[in-house]
Amino acid sequence: MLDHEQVAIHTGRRSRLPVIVAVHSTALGPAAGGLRLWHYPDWRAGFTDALRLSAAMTSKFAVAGLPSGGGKAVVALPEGMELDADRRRDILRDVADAIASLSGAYATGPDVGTSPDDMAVIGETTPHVFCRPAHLGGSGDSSPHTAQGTLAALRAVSRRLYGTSSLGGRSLAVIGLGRVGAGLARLLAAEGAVLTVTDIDPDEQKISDGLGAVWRSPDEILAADVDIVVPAALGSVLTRQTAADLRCRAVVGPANNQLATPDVADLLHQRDIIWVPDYVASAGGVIDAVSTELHRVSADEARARVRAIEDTVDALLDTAQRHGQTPAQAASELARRRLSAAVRPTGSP
Ligand code: PPY
Repeated sequence: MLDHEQVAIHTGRRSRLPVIVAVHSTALGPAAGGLRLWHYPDWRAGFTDALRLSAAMTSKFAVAGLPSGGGKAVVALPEGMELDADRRRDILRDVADAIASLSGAYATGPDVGTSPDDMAVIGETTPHVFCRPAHLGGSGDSSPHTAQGTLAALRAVSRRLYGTSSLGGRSLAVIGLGRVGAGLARLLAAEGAVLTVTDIDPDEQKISDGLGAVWRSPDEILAADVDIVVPAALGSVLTRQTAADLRCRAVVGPANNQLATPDVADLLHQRDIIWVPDYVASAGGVIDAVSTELHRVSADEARARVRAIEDTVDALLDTAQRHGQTPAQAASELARRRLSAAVRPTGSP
């Protein structure tokens, strides 16, 4: 059964590429979620990704307690296609047209493969875009806030496991040194954490050297002997196999869609490994963007909302323990409760 309110798929008029906009739910408010510009084997794979990512955005907002719905846009690039500036602009205009045709049901933002400058191009066509550069009135790069939000989630887990929210002296393996992963690794290093890192791009080893981190290959890092593994790259890193190989006590990171299949959350729980759902740990970016651009709160208030991810994770871990559930079950029940409260007509039981 299609779980989504609407999914639009076009062949871009200019780019001739598949442009997919998935609006999962507007029960809590107009949908928001980033634009992913990424390579896929075919448009169907991009379509499937858009469905999963947009549903995760609904949960992300519901658990964060924000009145927004879940959506996502994906442009499925053929494998190996390089984008020059003209083609990139064509794609962004095609996406902007698709967003404009939804009349505010969906607003986009940055995601894997897109940046605030790309949001500026979309903003030439439609106002339904977050994170344009500050000089254009947007809140700019959301990745530092995503990193801060993940740090907040890590503090809650650290308190649960080790009795302290400080990550000093703790060993962590950060998978992926993109904007969020590298920012988070810097925050962790500044706090005195012992880091093991990796990236699919061997050039990123220079970031690792700068942080005094140990570099491991992407294949080896999941089984590293560390306290906490931090997925900060593309999704589906947690499979039945990798879950069996883990040697850490928790997995907490900003990558979206970390589980290859939902049952991996149960496997982790059976192995006594805490997994904080990705849509909880990664919410800092959207929390900041929506708070400052839609709700017009001060930067301080927006940061406080991002830091509150620590309390959210605390509460989820508590609930999960009390009910003998996984944190994933506790989070999805919380999301479900908030969504059904929103759609129930006033006065009905
Ligand atoms: C996500 O959190 O996964 C996003 O989609 C990023 C984002 C950031 C800001 C506004 C909308 C989406």
